[in-house]
Amino acid sequence: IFPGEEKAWKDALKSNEQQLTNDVKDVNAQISRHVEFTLSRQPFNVDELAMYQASALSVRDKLVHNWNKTQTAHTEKKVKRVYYFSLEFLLGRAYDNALLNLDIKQSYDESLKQLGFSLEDVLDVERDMGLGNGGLGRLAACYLDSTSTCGIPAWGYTLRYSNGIFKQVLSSKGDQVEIPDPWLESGNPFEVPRLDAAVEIKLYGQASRGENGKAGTWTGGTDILAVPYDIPIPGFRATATNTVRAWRSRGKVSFDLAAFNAGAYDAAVREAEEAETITRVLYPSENHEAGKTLRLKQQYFWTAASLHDICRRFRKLREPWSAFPDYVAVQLNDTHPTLAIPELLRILVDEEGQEWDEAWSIVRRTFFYTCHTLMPEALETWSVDLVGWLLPRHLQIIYDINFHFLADVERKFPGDRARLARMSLIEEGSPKRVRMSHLAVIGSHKVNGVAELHSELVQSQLFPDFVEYLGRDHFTNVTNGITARRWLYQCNPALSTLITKALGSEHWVTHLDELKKLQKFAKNEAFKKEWAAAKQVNRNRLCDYIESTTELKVNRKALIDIQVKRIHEYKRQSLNILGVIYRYLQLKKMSPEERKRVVPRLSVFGGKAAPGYYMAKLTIRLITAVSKVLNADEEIREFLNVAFLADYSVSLAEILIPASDISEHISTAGTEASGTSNMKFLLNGGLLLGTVDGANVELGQAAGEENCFFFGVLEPDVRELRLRHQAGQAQYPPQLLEVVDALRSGQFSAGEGDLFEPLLSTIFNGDFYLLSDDFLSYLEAQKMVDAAFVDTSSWVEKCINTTACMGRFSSDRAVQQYAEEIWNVEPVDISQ
Ligand code: 73E
Repeated sequence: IFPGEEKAWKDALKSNEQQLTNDVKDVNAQISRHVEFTLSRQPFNVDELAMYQASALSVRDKLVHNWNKTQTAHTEKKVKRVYYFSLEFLLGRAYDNALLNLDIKQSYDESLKQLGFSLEDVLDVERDMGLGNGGLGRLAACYLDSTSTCGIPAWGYTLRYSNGIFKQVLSSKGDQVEIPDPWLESGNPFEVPRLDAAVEIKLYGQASRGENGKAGTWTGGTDILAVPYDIPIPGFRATATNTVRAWRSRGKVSFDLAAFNAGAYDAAVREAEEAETITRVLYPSENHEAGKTLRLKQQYFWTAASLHDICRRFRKLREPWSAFPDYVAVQLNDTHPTLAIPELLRILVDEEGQEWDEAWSIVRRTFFYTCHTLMPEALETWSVDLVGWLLPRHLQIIYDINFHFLADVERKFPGDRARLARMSLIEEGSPKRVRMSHLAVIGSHKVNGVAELHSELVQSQLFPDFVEYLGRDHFTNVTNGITARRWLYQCNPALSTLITKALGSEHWVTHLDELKKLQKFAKNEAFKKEWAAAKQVNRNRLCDYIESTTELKVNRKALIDIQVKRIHEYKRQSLNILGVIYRYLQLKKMSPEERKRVVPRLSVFGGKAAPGYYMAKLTIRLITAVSKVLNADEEIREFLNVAFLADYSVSLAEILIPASDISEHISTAGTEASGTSNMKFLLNGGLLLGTVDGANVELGQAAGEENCFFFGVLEPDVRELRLRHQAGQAQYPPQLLEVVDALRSGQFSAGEGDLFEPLLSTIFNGDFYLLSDDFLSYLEAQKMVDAAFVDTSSWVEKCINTTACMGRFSSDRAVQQYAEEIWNVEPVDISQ
């Protein structure tokens, strides 16, 4: 398979390999080669950015080497691969992660020192790959990390947004302001453009059905180029290196120019420009439907390009299409990629000449769907008119799927018209809408929720008719997981070093259940001291960060209580801040002597609000307003302070998560599907303050309820309580009313009177998220936290025991469970 002389190639490749060694002298040479030849610079004009680029490129060379080996092995062994379709991959930074996974951080540290730079500063030059909103996107990133580490052949498919999640800054009044994030401005050394693998994607045009389930056609319309950019995802101390392939949209103007007469030149250029807008920006809303035409274009552009790629790879195997599901498993990360279902059907029927029934069977064995939410406002539906205009052939196919599907439902449940209406892929109304989740459920082999409680609710609340129709086995649970590489080993060197010392090796990094062995140290006083010292290192790091980025002066002995996540009413940052205000009001009533007996607190908040989400933005304003009042209050601020940290991101999370004593995961029961930061905080030796919701439930079971602080109403009671509010029969506890009075007095509104009235009015009008019902038990739980924190020795013991039990929340466990129970994909050994 070598063009030309095999020996010439082999010798040349061998010599390349020899140049990749990790002695400091060799690393110096590798970096300087990129300075000289790739960047075309000379030593005297190498700044930190240039050093970042050159040294990162030298790391990329090593990744590419493993990457090629991995892809060759997968191709030669004809393995089944999993394709993880996610509109979001929140990868964060790649450089430090690569150094640690390849075990070359020391060499680079020394090399950069010799070349005149500090590795720490150079690592800080890298911009986050912010291609996601929150948990769903970060989950995709953790899963790819784990597939590489576990040797599972996997590809992530996504879009290469030229603007990732916006940068959040705070106005002088404390409001969120959004700034674009053109993260590619100075290039991205961790991506490889594959211009040769570009594909054409059609939009609009005319469609016709074939006769009796035979091939249809789709002609005319506009063709847009999809250009892949590949990002290597290294495994931990493993050769296996999987890929995230991110598509960029480009216009086709350069090809078609000849077809235009001189007068149409500008129109042609404009059309090309328009094509580029498809991947220009990530939609910044989480757990909410965007509903914009451009979003639907993104969804189709991405799924069609990805399937095109997968089919091309499959055709090379020269197998019949019936074997497609033996080589391909596609995981749909929420309903965003659901158009892949009619698209594969279109390819099979219209382009590959398959019969409808056979094609549908192939489709249903290929796809798997993960549901991530129960929030009604996040469930996607697209207007039939919009789908028909943009994707005329797909709308016909969706109607045909629906026709066969409803006929089958009618056979199973004769005469039940209400059921047909509930289950149809089309929601009647004006306009009619396509229900993407229904299409995802029936077009997939399995549907899973992301935590035990959530998966039950997916079956009982979202899809009960489909459970009856398809059977219970169609639905399952895979509880989310996180990678211990980034979320302990990399972000918390102090604790990792201690754990490695105690357990005798780094084996725990890839076998997280081994943390169980920490239990035997939980009563060892010397170990506890070291544990507390590691926590203090991390608390100091966070306090330094706070003092250098805000105007706050913080008490380094205070209990650090953190809530960082997207700002959303259901996540109830408002419950947290109202609790802070209550604590403040009580402190104000105390004598200086009494105050000294109170556990000092630092409440840290972080998170972005969707730009159009008024209530979430007002919540940020309230938190920043309280922060200002407390920080200005000289007699209180050492006992209670609030920090809102702007621009929460993966990199900021890496500083925050190791530093918490308590983290808050306090959604209304039944609203948070899983949560994953809860797992990260507990893994890093912080304790959980939470409701009985999402993965908190399983975290509590694992860590032991005696090591967690649970409060609040339970999911089965939520409905009834909401009805009571609607009927005007709700009770408001005096503690809550005290806080409300303080807010209404204008104490926190800096002269803007009833600024926060809209927030308060949601509590007094229906209180959909049950703040008033949970307020007292929240305060009680906070009291228990204080009481427990005073006994330092038993507190540290709780922390050690909690970390020890986090093994099952590893994303390695999660992807292995997917591989065995869902994808039927086997790990592959990539020999050195
Ligand atoms: O509970 C989290 C979950 O841990 C859930 O809210 C989040 O997914 C995480 C990973 O499973 C999520 N994000 C979205 N839906 N659920 C979402 C919806 C629309 C756009 C963007 C994100």
